[in-house]
Amino acid sequence: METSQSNPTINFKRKHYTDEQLMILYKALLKPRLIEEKMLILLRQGKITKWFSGIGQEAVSVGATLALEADEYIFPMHRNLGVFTSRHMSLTQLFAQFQGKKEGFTKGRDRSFHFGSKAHHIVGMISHLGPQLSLANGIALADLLQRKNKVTLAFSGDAATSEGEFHEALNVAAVWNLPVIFIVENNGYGLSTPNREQFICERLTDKGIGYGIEAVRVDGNNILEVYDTINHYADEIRYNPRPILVEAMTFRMRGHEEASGTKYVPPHLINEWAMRDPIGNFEQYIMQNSIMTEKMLGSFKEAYREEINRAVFEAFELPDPQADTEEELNDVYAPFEAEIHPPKSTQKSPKRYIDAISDGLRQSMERYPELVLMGQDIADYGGVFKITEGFVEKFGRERVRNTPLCESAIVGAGMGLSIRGMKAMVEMQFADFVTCGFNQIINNLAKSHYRWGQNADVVVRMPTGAGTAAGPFHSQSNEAWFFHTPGLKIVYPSTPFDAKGLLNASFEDPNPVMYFEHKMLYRSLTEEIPDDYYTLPIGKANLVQAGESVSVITYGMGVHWTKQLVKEMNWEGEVEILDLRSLLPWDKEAVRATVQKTGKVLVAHEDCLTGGIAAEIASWIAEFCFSNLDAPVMREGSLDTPVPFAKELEQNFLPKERMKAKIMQLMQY
Ligand SMILES: Cc1ncc(C[n+]2csc(CCOP(=O)(O)OP(=O)(O)O)c2C)c(N)n1
Repeated sequence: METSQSNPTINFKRKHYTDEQLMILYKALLKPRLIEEKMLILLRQGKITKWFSGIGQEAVSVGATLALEADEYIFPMHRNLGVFTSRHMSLTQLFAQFQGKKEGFTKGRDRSFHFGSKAHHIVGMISHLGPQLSLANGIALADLLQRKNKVTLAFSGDAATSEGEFHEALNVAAVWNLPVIFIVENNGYGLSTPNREQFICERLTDKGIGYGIEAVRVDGNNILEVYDTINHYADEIRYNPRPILVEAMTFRMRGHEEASGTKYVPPHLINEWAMRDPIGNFEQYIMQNSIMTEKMLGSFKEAYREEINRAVFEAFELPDPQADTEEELNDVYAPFEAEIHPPKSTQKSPKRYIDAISDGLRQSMERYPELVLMGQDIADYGGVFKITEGFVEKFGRERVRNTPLCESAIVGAGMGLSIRGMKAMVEMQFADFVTCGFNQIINNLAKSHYRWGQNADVVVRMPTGAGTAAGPFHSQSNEAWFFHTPGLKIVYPSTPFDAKGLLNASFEDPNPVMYFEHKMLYRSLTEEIPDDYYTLPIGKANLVQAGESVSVITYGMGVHWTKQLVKEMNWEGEVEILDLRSLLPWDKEAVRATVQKTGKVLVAHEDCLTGGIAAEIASWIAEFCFSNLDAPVMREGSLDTPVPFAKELEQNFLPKERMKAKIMQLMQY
């Protein structure tokens, strides 16, 4: 088909596209621009407070979205209004979201574009920008495992390509051949920082090449080029899965957000890019080619403006949200009534703690074909502690996945699998290394259900604890970091029986569970446990030993240290030991019962004392069980230092001896 274009600043090549297809593209381009124009008016009128403008960048959002199938997932950023409009979202609901109304996508709990909608196959960003790229990998992995022949598309800004997550995500996608199109909108700036201060490679496509990914640069202001390129690669990678990096050259015509202005942008740049406006140019092109008349254009604009004005009116009319504390708290977790499964038979065999974990993991893999295990060296090597030894042979490489060395990308992939209805386990090689996956756990796994109703069916296994003279980076207790984060569950078994039952329960629960397993217990503790599958309730403590004088409330190694002290000191019948087993939620009723019984309490753990879990439990006892107390609530934990390497220093660091002194103090009180 021949077309003409006089004085082009953008070189449109229509190829085989029909007039009708060009009109669809044009109308889809026009809509977000008109919405933004309305937003700028509302902003000036003080009716909205914040707006991240994508004016001038619409061709990237719209072209990419229209090139995909409607049920293929897209991960947009803060300037991609065109993704939402091209997926035909209700404008009223979109504006209600912007206004923090209950009828938006997050019940007023998150702002602007920070939401997902499964109905529209869109997962919105979190403020941290890069993490969504790993979630996109998880979706693509799920599609691949389910033989779905789908592509996933994830947006990034140019500045966000400096983030670690960008590099981790691209690398994982490359190693696993995931069908993801990473599209980087190169708009020249990251807030006020120009690209020359952000990276020194000549082209962002170079970053893709570095990971072995095919990378291509397109004119991001040319809707036909964007559409055509994404279409082409999507068609290819649906059937020949692999990631692609697309760098879309465009420009941010307005400030980072409206209030921040563009003083630092040389005016000539704005003028030059204004000449390259994606909408004005495409409009001219289709008019010159008699595809659209002035009259048609007028009527489209009128219809859109009417729709926008009506939706703005409806959204503004909606009441402001009324806070309901119960609802707020309830929505932190996906609703789940745990069904407790007792073992089917009485058959038991002796199992070490480590075997119990392995056994539970194996049985959960059998029970849930949608469960995928991911971790460093967990496949043929069986993991550094050999918990997954033989799993590859039994369950195959697709479900037992060695990962590159990148905790964040893998936790993020777990969340992506969960969005697609699968289950994930991520093994930290040592609990210490969770620092490198922290962001995904705290900001994605923990918050998604509260923010937009998406659960994170992910279990993170955490080989934890000191006592092995392994130094400050292979010995830490870090459960308190997660204890403070609403949305997570934490379990910490101290016996083989609990280890298996709680691991199985963690996989049944659709919420994210941090599963702590103490390395010292792996091979030092054997118990007869049921051979069959069984679960134990998350959130229920275990009364290990009854006693009349002092209660020790503890977990993990704390249970074993107290048992040893009781034996050494002949404290049988005097010291009551309550093993919390679950830390989030923790068993308030069991704590109350033991305090009521003895009136003297030590709350102890291996973790450092300050800000540890004992602090929370002790203050709860002081507030709610004050009248039952016959002595001050005491705490004990490790020293407030990093975990030292040398055995003598490490033993001094750990709290066992100080626990003994505290118990004696309480007895004498
Ligand atoms: C981890 C993190 N650090 C800092 C910020 C603050 N911040 C928000 S957007 C932004 C610039 C992003 O630039 P770019 O990725 O190029 O996207 P653009 O805004 O240009 O579309 C910054 C620094 C953030 N949101 N997250």
